[in-house]
Amino acid sequence: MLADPSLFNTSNVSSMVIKNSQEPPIYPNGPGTGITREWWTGIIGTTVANLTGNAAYPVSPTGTRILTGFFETPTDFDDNYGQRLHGYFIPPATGAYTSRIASADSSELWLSNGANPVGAVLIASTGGTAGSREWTKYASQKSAAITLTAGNSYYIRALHKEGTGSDNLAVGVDMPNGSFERPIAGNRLNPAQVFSLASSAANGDITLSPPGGTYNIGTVVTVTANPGSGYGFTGWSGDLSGIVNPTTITMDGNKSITSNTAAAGSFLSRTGWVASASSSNGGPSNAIDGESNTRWSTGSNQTN
Ligand SMILES: [Ca+2]
Ligand SMILES: [Ca+2]
Repeated sequence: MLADPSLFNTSNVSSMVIKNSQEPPIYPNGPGTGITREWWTGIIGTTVANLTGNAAYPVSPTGTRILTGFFETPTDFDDNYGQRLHGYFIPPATGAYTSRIASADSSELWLSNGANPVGAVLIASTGGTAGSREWTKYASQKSAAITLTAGNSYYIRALHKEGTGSDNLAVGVDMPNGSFERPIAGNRLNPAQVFSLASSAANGDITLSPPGGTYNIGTVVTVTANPGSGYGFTGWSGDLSGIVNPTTITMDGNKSITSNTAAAGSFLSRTGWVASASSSNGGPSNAIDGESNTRWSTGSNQTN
């Protein structure tokens, strides 16, 4: 029996797509809106440490903006500057990702195992000068393969320092399906979160260092309670506790802290004191710090 001749009638085919079996599947665009870029001008040197050791880093950048197009900064932007690009990478598929960084002058790429920057580790770096999007000049530019979960947010941070001459910075990724996105598109990234630190003092005020009250995620803020004249500090409440002053707070969410005070003479802090006691009549003495029935007075009477 002859085959149906219509099977061979190409006029029935309006278009034909030739699929290359080696061609990887294409991931859809991501939901992200870009990555945060901050830069600091007027800093000499060619190493990332020249940036991170500067007093203006990280809280007083010269400028900040969101890069929506790619994980890449303008080529030959300036001389003697450093920058931080950070936010979140959103993998389109679960699998192994290899990241790459290219820059002039030097740079570092950090990636966390989740959204918290505290877990970020150095995964790639450019020790010298590479050209724009020159991904393979140094072995250190390429990270190990790291398994990521689709749809999760992973904190990612690129640090870059330019001395003089040419400058550039870009971050790319090799996807689980073998395709490259170099640089990473803005739709696979989200900007770094910014949180507020509200502080109130029952008496006096609180000093924040760095100042400002608004911080990028992961910023460690030193807080100092300054009771007014005639008052003493008695402890923190809100998102801090304890009596250590000054102390630090890590900005991993919006925070609110209060310093509590009391009029001088109405309390006696045991911080830094060594308790001692003796018995004049051969009875038990009792001044062991922390013992529940050891009590202190600011007056002339000491009980128990
Ligand atoms: Ca330059
Ligand atoms: Ca340079």
